[in-house]
Amino acid sequence: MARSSQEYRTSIWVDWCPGCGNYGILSAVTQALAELELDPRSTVIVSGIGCSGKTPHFVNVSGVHTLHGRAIPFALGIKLANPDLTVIVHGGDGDLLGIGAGHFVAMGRRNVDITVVLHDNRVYGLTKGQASPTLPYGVKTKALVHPNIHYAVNPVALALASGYTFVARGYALDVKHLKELLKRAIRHKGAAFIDVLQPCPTFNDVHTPDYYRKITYYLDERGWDPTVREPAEAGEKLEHAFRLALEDERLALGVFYENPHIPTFEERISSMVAVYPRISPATSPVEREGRSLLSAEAFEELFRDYLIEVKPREPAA
Ligand SMILES: Cc1ncc(C[n+]2csc(CCOP(=O)(O)OP(=O)(O)O)c2C)c(N)n1
Ligand code: SF4
Repeated sequence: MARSSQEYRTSIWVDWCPGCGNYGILSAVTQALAELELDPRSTVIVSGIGCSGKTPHFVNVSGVHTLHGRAIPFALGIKLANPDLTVIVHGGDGDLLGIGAGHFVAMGRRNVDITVVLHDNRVYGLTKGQASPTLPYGVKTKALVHPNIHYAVNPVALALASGYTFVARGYALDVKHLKELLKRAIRHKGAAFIDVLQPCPTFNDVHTPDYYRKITYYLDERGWDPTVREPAEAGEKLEHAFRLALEDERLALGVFYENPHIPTFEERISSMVAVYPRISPATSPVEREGRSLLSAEAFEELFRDYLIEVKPREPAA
């Protein structure tokens, strides 16, 4: 029998501040998991450090709360070790686009079948409101002494440029819309990214619900079709998605780009190592009674095509 969204919640006390946008993201995630009827044991949420990093504690699926900025490489290892798992990353803008920016780019170009959810509150919430990489130039939020002197990273444009094959933007307080984006992102085969605009009432007194109500609009209502129906139209769709991402007078909500034609990392590995989908690293026994099961013969059998004979160096004359 299908589980309710409540069954995807743990009983751990949620200690986010009152009015935090993270509550909306949590509701959208549990609702999406319930509607997709995902098995909690084979669904994994991976997070870094930050207020957003607490998400795996509150969702009743498998989870890892790892180091600041390192959620993506952890998730990548989990997915590659066991490609049957559904893997979702949750991180803040400092976590994913500051210290973790290199991993964020690498995930896109690898097109691993993982969903990355950015809790984009434009500040470092957990460490008391410093400017994050998504805070626009010249903005002074209440914990800053001076207006921000850095220019902002545009998460949607960066994801498009990095090669993510599903790129969307949601809003934490429109739970229904965000839930639909999450379902689409999780179902997408390849690297999926959702930039979630998230009010932080404690430290960001500029980008408030009122601000987002005024500045956002829905791409669906503009009739934008983000899906690449055949590979030949990818360039044109990507170019238009970029133009939408770079708008700053208004912020679009919805799917910017969806390309199902690029092979995933897992598919490319499978085409090189034929046994990979059948015997992935996490599902194959590696030792019995303390002895390795991978004999030299078995190793050679698996990797024969890739072994290079190393000849001993000729003694110097
Ligand atoms: C290597 C390392 N550097 C710095 C920190 C301190 N630190 C903890 S959370 C955080 C930033 C949190 O901001 P963000 O990632 O935007 O998440 P939020 O709390 O806003 O959800 C920082 C710098 C740390 N824990 N580890
Ligand atoms: S500091 Fe901001 S992001 Fe963190 S829990 Fe409080 S409101 Fe939410």
